[in-house]
Amino acid sequence: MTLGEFIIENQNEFKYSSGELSRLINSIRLAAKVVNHEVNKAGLVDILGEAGETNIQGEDQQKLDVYANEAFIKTLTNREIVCGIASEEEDDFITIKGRNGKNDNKYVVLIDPLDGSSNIDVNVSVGTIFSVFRRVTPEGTPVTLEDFLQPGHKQVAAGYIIYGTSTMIVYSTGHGVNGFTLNPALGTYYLSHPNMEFPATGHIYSVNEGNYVHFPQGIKDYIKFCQKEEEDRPYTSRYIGSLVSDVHRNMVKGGIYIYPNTAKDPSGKLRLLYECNPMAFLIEQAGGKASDGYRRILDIEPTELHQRTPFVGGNKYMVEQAEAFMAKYPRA
Ligand code: AHM
Ligand code: MG
Repeated sequence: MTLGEFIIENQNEFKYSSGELSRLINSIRLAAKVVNHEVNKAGLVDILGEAGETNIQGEDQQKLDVYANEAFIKTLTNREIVCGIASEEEDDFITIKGRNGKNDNKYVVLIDPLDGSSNIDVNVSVGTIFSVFRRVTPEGTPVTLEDFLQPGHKQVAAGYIIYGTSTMIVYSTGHGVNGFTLNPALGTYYLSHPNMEFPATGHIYSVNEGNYVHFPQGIKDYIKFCQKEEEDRPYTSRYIGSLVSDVHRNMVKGGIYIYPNTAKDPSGKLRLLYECNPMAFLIEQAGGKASDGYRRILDIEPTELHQRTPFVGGNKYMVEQAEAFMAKYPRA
């Protein structure tokens, strides 16, 4: 089954079905193809020209994260299906007036257009992460910050795109998680991973251990637990440094991803609205758990667009074990 067929077949699942959410997912699918095409050419930068240069065809070369940001914003804006967009790449949210300037669309999108982009130069997987909410302000009025600062449990959809060995779209509208793989020859996504769920057990832990000395004591203790020769441990350490790829692998194989707070970054590195909320929504939909070490990510009431949070996500029992280690120490 193709993604297009899947979207049509599942349209009735939505409470407020007017086809708007389906059209939105369709637009993301389209923009993802455009970005995929560009990301695939990243290794040709010496031939096609560096960011900031004009290439041989007279095109201005852009950094890929800027390119991806514009591609998603343009696609969603031109098709007039959302009333607002907030992007990790933009300081403020963008208001979209919609058809006839009436502000009559109901969804806002929050997006990290190209996450892990430092990996691009070395041909390692990167991703796009998106999150969709229904607006809380009345239709027909311009969106406000309030529409974007909603707790993650209010998401109506979330997903990611991996530009990896294959390009995949994985998303959920709150009825489980499904993954689609792009056949580049045809430009079509096929349902390759129906009903994705964390396996019953996990043996992978993913964390940037280079920062170990700065981690909270509970996380240090948990890492030692992962490395201990006991029962089914030591676990395997796998860390790509690309959130989408690390979480995707752990969802398929079983494991835990951790980005803790440190003394230097008391809120951690990852962004609540563009990275953690959508990943937490998918993790929960796949039967896993996501927390900041103490509380559910999806219950955090956001106070600002670019807010950061510590993040622990993966197999439910693994996250609960990590939380038990954290609970022994007062919250920093
Ligand atoms: P970015 O939004 O600047 O790309 O940073 C987010 C990325 C995540 O994909 C990844 O999990 C993390 O940063 C890696 O950080 P670090 O290099 O500190 O381990
Ligand atoms: Mg990011």
